[in-house]
Amino acid sequence: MSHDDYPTDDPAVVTCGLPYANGDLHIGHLRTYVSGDVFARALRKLGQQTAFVSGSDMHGTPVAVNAEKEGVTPEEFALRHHEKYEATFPKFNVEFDNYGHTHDETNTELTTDIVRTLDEKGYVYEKEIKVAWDPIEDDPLPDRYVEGTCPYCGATARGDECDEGCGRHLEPGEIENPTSIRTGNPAEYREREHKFFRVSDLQEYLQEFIDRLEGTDNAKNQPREWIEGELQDWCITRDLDWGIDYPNGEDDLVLYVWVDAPIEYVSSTKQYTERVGSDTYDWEQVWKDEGDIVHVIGRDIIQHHTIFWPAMLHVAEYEEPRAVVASGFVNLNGEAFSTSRNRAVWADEYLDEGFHPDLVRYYLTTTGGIERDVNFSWDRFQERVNGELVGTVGNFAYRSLLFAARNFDGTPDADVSDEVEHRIESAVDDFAAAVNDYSLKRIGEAATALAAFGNEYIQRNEPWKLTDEDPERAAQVIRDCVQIAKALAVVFAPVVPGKADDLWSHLGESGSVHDADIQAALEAPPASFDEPSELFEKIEDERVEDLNEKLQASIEAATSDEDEAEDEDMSDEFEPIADDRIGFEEFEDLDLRVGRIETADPIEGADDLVRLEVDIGVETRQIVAGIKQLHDVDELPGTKIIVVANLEKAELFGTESNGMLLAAGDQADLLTTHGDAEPGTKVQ
Ligand code: B3M
Ligand code: ZN
Repeated sequence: MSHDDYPTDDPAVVTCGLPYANGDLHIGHLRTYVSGDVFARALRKLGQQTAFVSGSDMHGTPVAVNAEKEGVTPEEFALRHHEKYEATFPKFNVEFDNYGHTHDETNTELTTDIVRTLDEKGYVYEKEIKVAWDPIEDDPLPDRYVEGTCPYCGATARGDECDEGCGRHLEPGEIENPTSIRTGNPAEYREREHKFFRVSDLQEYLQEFIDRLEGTDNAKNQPREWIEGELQDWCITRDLDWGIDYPNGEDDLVLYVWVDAPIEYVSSTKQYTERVGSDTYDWEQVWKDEGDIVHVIGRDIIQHHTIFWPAMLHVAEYEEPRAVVASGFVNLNGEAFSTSRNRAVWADEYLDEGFHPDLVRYYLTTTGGIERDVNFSWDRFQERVNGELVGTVGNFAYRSLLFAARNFDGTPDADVSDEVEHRIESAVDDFAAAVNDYSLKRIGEAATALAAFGNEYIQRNEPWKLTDEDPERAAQVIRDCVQIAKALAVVFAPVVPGKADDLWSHLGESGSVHDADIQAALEAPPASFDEPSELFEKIEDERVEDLNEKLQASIEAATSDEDEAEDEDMSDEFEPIADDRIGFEEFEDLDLRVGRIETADPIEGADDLVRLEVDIGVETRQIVAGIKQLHDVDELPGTKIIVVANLEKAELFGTESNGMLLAAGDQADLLTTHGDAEPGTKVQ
């Protein structure tokens, strides 16, 4: 691998994090797959040999737990979802060169081989550890079979991951107050022998690796704290039936799902080579010699991709990733997608509504920078489709090609002007720079800005006035516009692959725009083409109202089921009032103040945390609060709150919190004042 600018002479592989084969896909899930697809297509446009691979993650407790709920075997359950995913991705023009799964033979063999190498090289040892166990059922409770409290931040966490708090990977035995999710029984810890990978020996390597790593800032910065701190060894086995057996496994251990999952990146590439031949694409060259490996993932799995995975690759003598591109999450109307609450726009539902896949691709790619969380709402969707795709891109392409077809039967016989040539060149440069900065948003903007220029150019030159007055000049202006339209098809192709192909055929081009490289932006279009059709269709207001109503109704239906269930055992809902009374003096020790939120910023990389600047009269305090998912962060400034002002300072996600705000219940209903108490006023 080199760190030269793309396109390099080395083959590249772009991978997407493997979806667990355990549920339905919603459009929030699509973000990383669309991003990976856009990036792979963009690299190819620049002329780099590129494979795009992924697969389904079949193993581990995320699958086993859900299969058990349904009463089917994990294999049957996972395969069903795998097949569904495999069929769904292409419907969104996410076209993997290979989409495998972790349970297939290729991955089982390769995983066994790599783990054997780690072992032979002395990087694996056995250790007796405490693992969670259900004492009543006498069952082991690995990973997602237990819930409890994160020892690092106190949030509710799963056995192997603090998914609602600090985002850390948790080792077996680390979670506090573990409870079985199967039976609700409090778990106990039992001694078991497990295998460990000596990640701690690789600290120096990982430090250098992270300095070299390219990609998004969150992926380059977040792991530093872990790598530079006390690097723990990594438990790579589990007491579970479902998974890949530990090599030469005399005992009943399987590998932890996070061992065989990333190896699927390699296996999937290998399967691609097996299909197309190593002369066309050589997986070994990529993974063992000189490939540019780019991982596109969600930001919750940065630690796995920047510590455990490169550590495994390094010891097994494979190539290291060149870049990790970690995307933010997608929210729906300002709140997290929730499968159980049916707060989602499902992938199938979107397609059933008859929307073209490229619209949501455009939305997900360009609404915010990839690292940022993106909000999806039908209103905003309409705004972006009608404004940019219909109003800017579609409008330009349609009016130019219609004018050209009607007046010149296609491309007029004239040269492209210097102005337009330069403008196209700069769009091509912007595109290449965006690829090199891993900025998918700017890849899209290179195209929309070109279309905006096209509209301005046509408006400025008014060719409709020139056809009679100065036909030669009219030919020249339209020649320019046709060239811009062609460049637009080429530059926009990675983001809207289907629509770009439509535009390509409107231009009378044969074949697919995806076979043309970026240089085609400046090559002459065919001399003749027919009148085009409109590229994009406007979304009407009534349609949006209808969609919002449907979404609301499905959320309400799911919520009322849930409320009914909750109502039944309401008495268990509230914790009993504490027995221990406190004296008034003890209460007076609390310094409670009225505060006013001045600024609120989400903390990058943390799922729930927001950094607040709070005016408490005497001073302004920085407070970190776990309310990101529960409140619209942009709406917080100006809100009056109650602050515990004399609480010890704490550090959350590397950010100091100087005080705590008071909020009620799981939904963090913020305590406020109902009169006009000023910031700083004491609460008593
Ligand atoms: N299957 C899904 C996730 O945690 C997990 C990714 C594996 S990538 C090698 O997002
Ligand atoms: Zn935590």
